[in-house]
Amino acid sequence: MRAAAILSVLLAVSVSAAERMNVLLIISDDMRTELGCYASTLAKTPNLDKLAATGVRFERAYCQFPLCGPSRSSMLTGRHPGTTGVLGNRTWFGDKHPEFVSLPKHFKNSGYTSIRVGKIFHGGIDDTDAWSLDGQVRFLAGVPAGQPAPKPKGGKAKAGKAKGPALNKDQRSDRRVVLEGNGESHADYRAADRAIRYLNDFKDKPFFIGCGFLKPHSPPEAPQRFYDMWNASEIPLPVDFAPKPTVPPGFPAGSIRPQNADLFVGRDASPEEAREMIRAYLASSSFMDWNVGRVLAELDRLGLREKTIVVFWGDHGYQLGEKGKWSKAGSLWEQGARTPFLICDPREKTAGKVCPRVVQMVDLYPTLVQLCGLDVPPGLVGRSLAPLMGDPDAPWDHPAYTVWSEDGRHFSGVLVRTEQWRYGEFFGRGAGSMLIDPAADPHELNNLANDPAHAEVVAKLSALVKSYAAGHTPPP
Ligand SMILES: [Ca+2]
Repeated sequence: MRAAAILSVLLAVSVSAAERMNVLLIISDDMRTELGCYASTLAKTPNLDKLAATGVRFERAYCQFPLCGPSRSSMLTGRHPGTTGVLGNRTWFGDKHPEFVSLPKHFKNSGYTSIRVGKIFHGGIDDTDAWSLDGQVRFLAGVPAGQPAPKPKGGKAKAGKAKGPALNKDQRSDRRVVLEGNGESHADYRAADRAIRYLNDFKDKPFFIGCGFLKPHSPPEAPQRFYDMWNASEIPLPVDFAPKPTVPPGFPAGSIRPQNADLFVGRDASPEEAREMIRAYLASSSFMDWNVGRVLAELDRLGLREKTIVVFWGDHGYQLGEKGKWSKAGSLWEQGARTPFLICDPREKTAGKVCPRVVQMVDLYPTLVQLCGLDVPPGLVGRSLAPLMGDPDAPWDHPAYTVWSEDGRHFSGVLVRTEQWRYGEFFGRGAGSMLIDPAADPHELNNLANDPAHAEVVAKLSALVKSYAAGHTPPP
C-alpha cells in the first residue's frame, strides 16, 4: 500500500515534469526598441517581428539600471539594484547575498535542466552554480573598475579581434567590423549553434535555456550583406543630434554624462560618421536577429514551439546620437531605460497583442515562475505579468524605476516612469530634477519640473523617488 502510494506520487511528479513548459530566454546586448515590431522605420528584424506575432509585446518595459551587469543581476534575481548591491559590472550578487536564488538556479532547483549559452549574467560575474550546464567561472567579481580585467582561466580568445596595429579599448569599441561569410567565426553565430545543439540534446526534458547574444553591443559587427541593407546617406539623424554629449536647455547637468562610454569615446561625431554608425548598429542588430531566427527555426523543426515559452529581452536601452550621446551608461532618458520585451506563451490566446502598461524587468522572474507552475521563492519584489498575458489592456498601475550610479556605491539618479509621466532626480554632480510628458514631448526636450502648473505631480513623484532612493544617495 505504502509502496503503491509512493509509486503514484512518483508517477504524478514524472507526468507533471513531462507537461512542464520549457523556457527559452533570449537576451540581446544593448538592443534598444529599434525593431520592426516596435515600429522602427529603419530596423530590419524579420525574425523578432515574427516572434512578436506569436506572443505579447510589451510596449513600455523598463530596465532597472542602464548597464549590462546591474540590469541583468536585477532581472535575474528579481530584486532592485539597491537590494542586489550590483551597481557596476564587476560585482557578483552572491558575494553579499548568497541566499538569493537566481532565476536559472530556481529552475534548476525545480527539476529543470538549466543551460547557459552566451552572455546571460555579465561576463566574468556569472552565477556559476545556477546552471546545470556551461556555468562560467567568475574571474571579474571584486576586481576594481579601474584595473585591467584578468584573463579567465582556460578561457579562449574573444572572436573578432582586430588584426593590425594594437588599438586601445575606446578605439576597439568604435570600429565598424565586417565579418567574413555568414559570421561563422563570431561568438553570436557560435552561441546560436550551441543553442541549437542543446535544443536537440534536451528536447525530451524540461529545459531552461538562457541564450545571450552580444550584438548590437559595440563594436558593431555583421557580415557585409547586413550593412548593404541601408544607404548611410539616407539615414536620418535624431532631431536632437549633437556632435558630443549635450545637456538640453533647462535640464540638470547630471542627466547627460560628459563623455561617451561606447561609441565616439572622447571625440566628436560628424553627421556623416553618425549616419554610418547608426547604419552599423542596425546591421549589427539584423545580424543578431538572423541568429535568433536560426535558433527559433530549430525550435520549430523539433516541434518544441508548443511546449516552450520564448522570451526576448534587450538588457537596457541605448542612445544613438540623441543629445549627442552614444551609449546607455548613465542614461535615465526613455531611450536608455526602455527595452524590447516579448513573452510568447503558446498556451495564451493573445498572440500578436501589444501590452501598453508600464512594466519593469524585476517582473519577469515571478512571471516565469507562475507560467511554469513553480514554487515562488522568497524575496522577489516584482509582480507576475501573467494577468497582462491574458488581458494586455487590464489595469496595471505600478510605476517602473530605473537608477544610475556613477561611483558604483551610491545612486546618482533615480527615474520613475508612470503611464503619463517620466520624473527623475539627480544627486551629487549636476544635481536637479526633470519632469517629462512623453506623449506631448517624445524627444524629451522640455523639462516641466519647475513649472508651477505641475507642482502637484512633481511632489507626488518626488516622494516616490525619495522613497526608492532612501539609504542609497551620496553623502552631502
Ligand atoms: Ca548591455
